[in-house]
Amino acid sequence: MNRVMPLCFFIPVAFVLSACSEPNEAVCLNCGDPIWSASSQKVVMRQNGGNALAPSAVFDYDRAMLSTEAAVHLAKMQETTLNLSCITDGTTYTATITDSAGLQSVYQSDNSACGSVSGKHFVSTAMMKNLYEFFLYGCQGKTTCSEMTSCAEATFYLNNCPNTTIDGNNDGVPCERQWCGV
Ligand SMILES: [Ca+2]
Repeated sequence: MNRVMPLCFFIPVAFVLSACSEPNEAVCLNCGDPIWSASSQKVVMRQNGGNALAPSAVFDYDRAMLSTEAAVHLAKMQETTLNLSCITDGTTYTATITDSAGLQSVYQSDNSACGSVSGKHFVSTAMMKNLYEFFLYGCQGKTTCSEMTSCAEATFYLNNCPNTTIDGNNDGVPCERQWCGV
């Protein structure tokens, strides 16, 4: 294992309480095989269960249709075999990748490791969620809060897209007045 990172760093907020009960636990998130290679041609992504994001959707992209940002993110994704969990009431993600020979590989977010996990492939839930958001929101050049449609979209833009002007007070929370106020 080349990289050992604190587990909590990668866990979505919704799972922090359960996942961070052992703060010294480490996880190897980027030590497995990459899920996207030169021969990969197509990715189909599904969100299942939960309602943390927009209504469930399916995104289907050929290699040539991927945005630059999504392609870069996809190329960084690798399998993980550690700290698999089963959060059946949370949002889970599935990415099916087809290679140039037509063979399909199915990858699931690591919070969906319920029942037998032998023969299955898992990727960190945070990376799967982020890829899903690249498909859902993209980086379409939006820079202001009036262009956003939700707190989730504004948060995605703040964390992933360039030239945004949506966090004037620089506290890491975008669009407090329009979308992310408490
Ligand atoms: Ca702010």
